[in-house]
Amino acid sequence: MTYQGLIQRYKQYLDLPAHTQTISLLEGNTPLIPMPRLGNEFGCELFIKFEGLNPTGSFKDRGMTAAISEAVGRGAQTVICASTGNTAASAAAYAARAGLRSIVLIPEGKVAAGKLAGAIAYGAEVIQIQGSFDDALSLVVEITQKTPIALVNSINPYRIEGQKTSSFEICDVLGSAPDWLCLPVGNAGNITSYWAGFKQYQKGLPRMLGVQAEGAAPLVLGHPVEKPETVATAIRIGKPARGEQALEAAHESNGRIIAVSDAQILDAQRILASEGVWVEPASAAGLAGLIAESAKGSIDAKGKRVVVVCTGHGMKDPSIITESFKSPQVIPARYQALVDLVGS
Ligand code: AN7
Repeated sequence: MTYQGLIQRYKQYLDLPAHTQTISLLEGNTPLIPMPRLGNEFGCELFIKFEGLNPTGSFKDRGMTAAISEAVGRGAQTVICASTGNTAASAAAYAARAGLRSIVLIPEGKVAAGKLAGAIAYGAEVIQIQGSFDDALSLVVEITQKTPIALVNSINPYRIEGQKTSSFEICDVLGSAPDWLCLPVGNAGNITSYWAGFKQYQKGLPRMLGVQAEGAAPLVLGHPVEKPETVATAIRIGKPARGEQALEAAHESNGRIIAVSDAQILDAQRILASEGVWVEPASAAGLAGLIAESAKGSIDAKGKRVVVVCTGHGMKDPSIITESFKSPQVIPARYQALVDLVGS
């Protein structure tokens, strides 16, 4: 049978209420790309779970198909979320598909161009908050407590249900869980989902390496960060809603949560692109973490199977490339000028 989306594929494993009406854009079923050359450097069998290939370009579509399907089924007419960008684009797309009104709150000036454009294109009412993602999240929590508007942030348990499916897919492809799973951590919904998924699927358990950006690392510091800052705007979050669960996942799996610098994140982004996988900065944090831990000797990846989750596509955040990488050169439209530049 042709693929009908992840609710259809994994519904027996998903705790969704009977009233759920499936709204799907055929999300999930993303490739697990072998990275033999890069893996060689760590002596491990390395794969990228490329979540940037979901319908709106990020892993958020997994949770959103579930959250919107449940909301529609219970008769919701408007959905709302706070977002660093990807959740907004995803909520907007699935709400559009379902015929719902969507409202998204984003931190002013801190959302990458491809995400903002997506949210607008899909028809969301986009509201910029003069504050952080954390401020926006408090506001949407309050309004959904006082009105019938449905919350589709990952506090919504159905988001977690949908996002568990990525661990199922990894196990289905590899035949078992990998030894390590490395991924970025922002609001901590995704690490919570992966860990719940691996535990439920019973194909073995990976050790979890959650990676935050140094300027937005509340789970490493052990306290909220009032003014989070990082080039990886997707994970510019100072008070993760599921922080406790993220720490539990790291602890239970005998893994850890670490922080890496913006420079390490951009390095990892460049390395991935040099292997043909272009991801947004936050998505490179997982690899940055693996590189940092291997260099310190605190992860021995040798002979292990390692999956690095790349959560969002590079096209989400094009400006970072022209700012921090090599920009194109300009020449006159003459053959000699071309040869002078590229050599013969
Ligand atoms: C590319 O869109 O929080 O730890 O509002 O966009 O589950 O929050 C995005 C988060 C990693 C972190 N990678 O995941 C939002 C938002 C990318 C992201 C994360 C996000 P969580």
